[in-house]
Amino acid sequence: MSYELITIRTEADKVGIVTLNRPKQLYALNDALMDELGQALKAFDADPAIGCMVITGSEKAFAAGADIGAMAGYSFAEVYRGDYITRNWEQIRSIRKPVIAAVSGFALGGGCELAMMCDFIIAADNARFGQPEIKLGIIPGAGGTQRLPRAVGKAKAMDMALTGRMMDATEAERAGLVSRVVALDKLMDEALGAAIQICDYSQLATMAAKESVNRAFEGSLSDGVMFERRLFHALFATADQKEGMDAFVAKRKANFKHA
Ligand code: DAK
Repeated sequence: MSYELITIRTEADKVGIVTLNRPKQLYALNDALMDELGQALKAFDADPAIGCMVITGSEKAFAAGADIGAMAGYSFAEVYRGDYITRNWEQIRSIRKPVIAAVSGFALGGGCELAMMCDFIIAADNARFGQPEIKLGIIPGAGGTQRLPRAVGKAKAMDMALTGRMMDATEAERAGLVSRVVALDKLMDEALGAAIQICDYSQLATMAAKESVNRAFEGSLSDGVMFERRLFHALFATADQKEGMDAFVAKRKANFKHA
């Protein structure tokens, strides 16, 4: 499969890396790019050798949002009837293996929303996050008003959505939007280190952990805890659970077979 707006590669034969590739437009996200991103992630998700994915951009920008030029001329009738870019923006939500966003530079609008759709964000110290859609006469359209308050709370989410201001990496980490901040030149090392660590665990367990944490954002606490409990019980049916616990008892490194 060849791509024009993204590049893909693997690291250590087990991490799938997608790099957004529209540098002239600061990685602005359009329909074709989102199609390619969805296809690449689905292919990695279906590949048994791949245990984790990383999405990244460039030093200057992760993605500066949806392509404003492409959106500018649309009418309500067109975006509503055509369900504007809903189809391919939702694909990332169906990815079952962990996906890390490695963010440097601008992650604005749809770029910030894309990062938030990933399972966690590792940021370079030059990262800037924002939902500046209000400046364009619109509001976030890919989950920004829903995922941002869940990540940083109402006060900061309202501040960002209503003023359009950017949050730097330090504030983003303090607020809980990103899990780690590292020097720009260490960003990919840090993201790949985390990804390889995840790949070395049982895929069944990492997929179950992802599914269960995501449940925390849907429905009630008691339903979420019951969901977690059932997945926890189910993992005792895997060879990887036996291997993980046997290895601990024998004081050796576990060799998971993802089965
Ligand atoms: N779209 C198109 N082109 C963009 C762009 C964007 N979002 N952001 C930057 N560019 C282009 C600039 O026009 C410029 O192009 P040339 O003039 O060189 O041809 C080039 O990238 C470099 O940008 P600047 O010259 O502006 O660079 P600066 O360093 O001065 O400023 C900046 C960087 C990121 C602060 C600035 O470019 C900026 O403010 N960009 C716009 C950011 C923004 O407003 N983003 C939100 C867009 S709205 C949905 C899914 C998603 C969305 C909605 C619905 N559904 C699923 C329904 C998302 C909406 C959005 O993201």
